[in-house]
Amino acid sequence: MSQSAFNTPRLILKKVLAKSQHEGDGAVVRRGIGRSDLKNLDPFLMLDHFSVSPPGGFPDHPHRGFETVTYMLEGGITHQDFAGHKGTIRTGDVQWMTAGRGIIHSEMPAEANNKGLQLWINLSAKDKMIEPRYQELPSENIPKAEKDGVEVRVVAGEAMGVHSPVYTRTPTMFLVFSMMPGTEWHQIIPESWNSFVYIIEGEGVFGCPNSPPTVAHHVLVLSLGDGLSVWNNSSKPLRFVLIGGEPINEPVAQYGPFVMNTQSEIEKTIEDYQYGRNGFEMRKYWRSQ
Ligand code: FJE
Ligand code: FE
Repeated sequence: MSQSAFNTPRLILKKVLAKSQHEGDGAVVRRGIGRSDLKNLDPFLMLDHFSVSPPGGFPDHPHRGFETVTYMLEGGITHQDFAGHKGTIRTGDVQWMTAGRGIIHSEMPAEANNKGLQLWINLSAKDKMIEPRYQELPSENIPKAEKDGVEVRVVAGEAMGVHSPVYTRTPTMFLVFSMMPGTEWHQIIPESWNSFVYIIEGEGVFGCPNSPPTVAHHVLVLSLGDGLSVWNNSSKPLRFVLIGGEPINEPVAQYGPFVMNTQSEIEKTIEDYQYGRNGFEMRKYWRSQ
């Protein structure tokens, strides 16, 4: 299995270290996707490995035209939105938020130390103005599987024969792997999807057995192909996410948390937000507590 698990194995196209930077109010993020040298890996707009402690956080802010996926690694985040939706996600939980035409919310730390991943997935033109929707999965409802020292949590998509119940309007795979020392894994990925790896901890060999190991906090952009091979030749556990999605192939116009297709749609969105229209009606009446 180690030599030719796939017809067209995915290899590493680009390797980028996600260095820490400040975001929000006193939060720190390692931005993997969405930085100037890795702007947009269609359909993905941003991947942040965030770390936030009180009194910091991400106070009231809007979103339109895409989805945000928050996966907690440690601690908790309390979210509150302008429609009265409120809750706390904790270690291992996922919030899959389809902002669609508009959400205004706050995302604030629930404990002393809070870490996680937040992924922004674009929506196609026909879905940008849909009604907002949440899919919330506590850790125990995220399908898990284990084989020969390799564990996977299937946040979206399918692996080891288990399927996530999350509906991905933009077809997406979001797999969280933990590999014990001395293990290998060969993961099928739909051939034409864009995909990348972000290493949470440890080090691994990705693509082919003789490629140099990659350490934590790097993003690996993968070439197209039918699957990815991974080896943990180190003496410590390796934890990473493998994320893939069907490219939308449409123009992207982004202004911070607004992602549309054209600049004039962005200008319209800024007006909608300013004047409280087309999904942002509550803007004038709502503040988080
Ligand atoms: C945002 C600045 C921001 N990464 N990771 C500008 F900080 C944000 C934002 C986040 C965010 C929130 C969480 Cl819980 C985790 C994040 C950026 O909220 F949306 C814009 N536009
Ligand atoms: Fe947000």
